[in-house]
Formats: sequence, C-alpha cells, structure tokens
Amino acid sequence: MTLDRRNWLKGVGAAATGLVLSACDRITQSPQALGVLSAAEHLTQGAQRLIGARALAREYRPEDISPDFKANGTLRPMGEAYQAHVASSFADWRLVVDGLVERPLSLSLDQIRALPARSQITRHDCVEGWSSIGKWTGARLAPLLQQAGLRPEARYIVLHCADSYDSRHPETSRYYESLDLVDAVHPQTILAYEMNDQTLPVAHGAPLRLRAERHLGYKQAKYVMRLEAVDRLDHIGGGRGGYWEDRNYERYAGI
Ligand SMILES: Nc1nc2c(c(=O)[nH]1)N[C@H]1C(S)=C(S)[C@@H](COP(=O)(O)O)O[C@H]1N2
Ligand SMILES: [Mo]
Repeated sequence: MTLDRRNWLKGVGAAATGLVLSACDRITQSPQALGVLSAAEHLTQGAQRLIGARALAREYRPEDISPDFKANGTLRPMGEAYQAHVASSFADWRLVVDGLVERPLSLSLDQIRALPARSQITRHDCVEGWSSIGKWTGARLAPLLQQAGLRPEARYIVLHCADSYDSRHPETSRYYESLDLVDAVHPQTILAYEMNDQTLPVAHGAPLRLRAERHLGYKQAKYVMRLEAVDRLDHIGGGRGGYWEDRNYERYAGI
C-alpha cells in the first residue's frame, strides 16, 4: 500500500506509544523473519508502516561489536574519479543533493560532519546468510533533507553510488538504492562517515554510506555520491528501486 503525506504524519504520531514499540521489537527480533523472507515481506512492511513508522531496530552494547565485520559486494569502486578521491582523502569530494528539492546542495565531508549526527550499534544482516554487529556514526538524513527542502511531489530518495558491477557498461550497472519518505526520516537512517569510531574504510563504503537499520544488507548503500528526490522509481535503473531489486530481490528489505 502507499501512504499519502497526511496518513504518514498520522502514522508517525500513532507510533509514539510503548505498546507499539514492543510489538515491533518482537517482529524485528523474530528469527523466522529472515528465513522466510519473501513470505514475511509484506507482513513486515505492513507492520513497520502501520504499527510503527518510527519504531527502532534493536541496538546493541559496545561489547557486542563484531571483531571482524565482513565487507561484501564492491570492496573498492573501479574508475579513476574514485581512485583520485581516495588519493586526496576525499578533500574535493562532494555529496550532491538534487531532484525534487527547493535548494539543491553540494556538501563537503566537513559540512556533512557538521550536520546533526547519530551513533548506533546495530546488526547487519546480509541475505547471503551472515550477520555482523557494528557501530555507525553519521549525519541524520531527516535534517539534511530539511535543509534541501523536499518539494511536495517528492516520494522517494534515490542514493546513487560510485561503483558499477560491469566495467564495460558502467552506467547501466551502477549500484543504487532508494528509500521511501517514512524510511528517509526514520531516526536510525543516517549517512555514516565512521564505523566503530574510525573513519569509514574504503571496503565499507568511504567516504559515506547509508545505514537504514530496519533493512537488510543490500539496502545499506556504500560509496554514496548523490541523493536524488523523485516522485517515481520506474525511470531509475531497472525501475524497481535498487540494484539488487532490479535483479529480483524484494524492494522492501525490511527485517
Ligand atoms: N555501493 C554498494 N553498496 C552496497 C553493496 C555494493 O556492492 N555496492 N553491497 C550491499 C550488500 S549486499 C551488503 S551485505 C552490504 C555490505 O556492506 P559491508 O561491506 O559494510 O559489509 O553493502 C550493501 N551496499
Ligand atoms: Mo548483502
């Protein structure tokens, strides 16, 4: 189902009760949720949307952090532009925020580090069957979008990444992901520049990667270069909202 803005705001208000939070916690922690992903997907999406638009994914203690968080997918984007950014420690790198916004932005890492931030210790679940717990620190997406000013038509935020899977066809094989507005303004949705209190390593998405903690691993876009506010997804990539979604993963990667 889709939510219009008025219902979405109502949902945010309704979610502010402890009862709702504990119901959602149980769903998030249910081990079955991972095993029967496609069958559970619509149930999970319904629960997150209708019961608790702002319910939090579980957070862990510092002693729970995995000593060896696996790096997966692209470990270092190909292409000269990205290599040049690594060589200069991302000094000239900019995050572009455009599309359906009132004020397009081009932000340096220092500007992003100055935005309202959040740290969270969470469990990352990859559909390939492994999980790791890590600490992420980054800019909250909601205030950043507020700075850009979403136009009323905006319904999704597309995250365009630096890496491509096919060097012969980089433009049609570029990694991307998308968030609906409920996820975009969720308190645990951040653009992380630190992992486990260190500058985000290249293998994990330097200089900036998404953490949207109620979602599976493939949602956590690394090497984010550009945020584009759009009203539809059908003209982006293969039209299903993300690189792996276009290759038949579920678009809603809720857990
Ligand atoms: N840009 C980009 N983002 C990506 C990927 C990728 O290949 N490229 N892989 C995804 C998958 S499937 C997973 S499990 C996580 C892995 O993140 P990690 O390397 O920090 O473990 O990143 C996700 N985000
Ligand atoms: Mo993954």
